[in-house]
Amino acid sequence: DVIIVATRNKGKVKEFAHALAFLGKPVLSMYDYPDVPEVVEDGETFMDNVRKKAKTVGDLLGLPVLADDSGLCVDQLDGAPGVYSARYAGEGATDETNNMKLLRELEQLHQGEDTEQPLLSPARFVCHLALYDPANGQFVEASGTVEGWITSQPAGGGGFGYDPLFYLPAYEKTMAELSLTEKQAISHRGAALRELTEKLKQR
Ligand code: ITT
Repeated sequence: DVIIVATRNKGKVKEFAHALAFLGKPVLSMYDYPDVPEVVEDGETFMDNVRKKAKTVGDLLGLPVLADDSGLCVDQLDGAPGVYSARYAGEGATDETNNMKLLRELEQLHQGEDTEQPLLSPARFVCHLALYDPANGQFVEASGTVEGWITSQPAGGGGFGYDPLFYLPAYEKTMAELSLTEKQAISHRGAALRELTEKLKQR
């Protein structure tokens, strides 16, 4: 018995392996199923994309599959990069080029303001999860968010993606300065996983 997560994002793989370790089952990802093609994420919402990822991979493998669609929504950029978070800097984008683009866009907005304030805009991480079972065609879904600020002073070597730029005033740290356990306790993904676990328990 295994848990299959339909992701090729190494940061997500690490977080799911950590968060689901208590189940005592191997947590597999698309690195364990290299023949499964990349699912085209052309939905307009996290919910559309997460269902598509879970259903496509679940139907292909004939096994229950968990998918995660997530991203960063920045208030002063009208919610961007949102569902485009993974490819914000374009084709071949990396965490580094995405972070550079985000800082460039926000610093342009703040141009001319003579302030030492490193906090550029309120923002939130959003995570949608879908567990799809091809045996009955049913989905169990959950979501979570976490509020913070985009900082012009990146910090921390943990996490992935936009974590070094995501400042949490209550902790006086960025998300990348938290341990895996600390991040899971407050993150969008941690919240979504707790909701999903509750729903599964009630069944
Ligand atoms: P899969 O579709 O294979 O799961 P992906 O990276 O393409 O991988 P998404 O389409 O859901 O996944 O994009 C999520 C992006 O949002 C991710 O690449 C990061 O840039 C950002 N992101 C999501 N969760 C994050 C987190 O916990 N910390 C930092 N950045 C995050």
